[in-house]
Amino acid sequence: MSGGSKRLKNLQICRPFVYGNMAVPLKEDRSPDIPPDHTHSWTVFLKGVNGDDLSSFVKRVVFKLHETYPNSSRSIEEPPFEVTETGWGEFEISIRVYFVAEASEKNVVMYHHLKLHPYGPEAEQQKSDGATVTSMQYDEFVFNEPTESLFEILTKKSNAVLPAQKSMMVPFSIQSENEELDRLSDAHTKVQENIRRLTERIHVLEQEKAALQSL
Ligand code: SLL
Repeated sequence: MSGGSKRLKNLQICRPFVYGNMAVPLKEDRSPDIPPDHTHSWTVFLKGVNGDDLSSFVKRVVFKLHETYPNSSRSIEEPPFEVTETGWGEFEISIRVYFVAEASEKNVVMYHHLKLHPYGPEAEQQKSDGATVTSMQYDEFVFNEPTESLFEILTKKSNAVLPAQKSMMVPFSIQSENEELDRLSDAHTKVQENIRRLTERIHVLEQEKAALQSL
């Protein structure tokens, strides 16, 4: 581990994920251990997109269930980050994500309304078919000025990255990562400088234009 608690200025890195739940009605042949008033089996989850493994930077996920559940706070320390239960009612689940220590990031929380029942035009049909109900959301972790360590973790070749980011990351396999980080940071500074200069230039031109118009 190369330390790297320094933050990379002017840099933002995102990782997509989905969270939500799936639910199916319990069948006649249900296990006798399931309380008789329970009607559904469900799973609440948080996972990467396209099989992306989040565990390189996610340390644990805490799902807070309704207090009718025993140990309603469920801490999951490794993937799959999910909880499967049975029950009878819908309720709000808080999903709190803790990042690895090297990231020096605050935990983040999402809220998901557990969905058991189909809705919409096909609801009745789906109900009689005993269809699986799914309710999920897309979101992104956004890391502003990540620590060097987090940046390393997120750009390591063995940690899956999205195709769009892959091409950008190719140089990392050739050059040492730190060198590449410096270059990236320099390039970013230059771009910022250019933007500033051009903005100034636009401002000057606008003033000239206004002056000409007032003649
Ligand atoms: C409702 N406000 O009334 C909600 C609460 C709670 C659902 C739903 C627990 C089962 C158990 C269960 O399904 N709770 O006791 O293990 O719809």
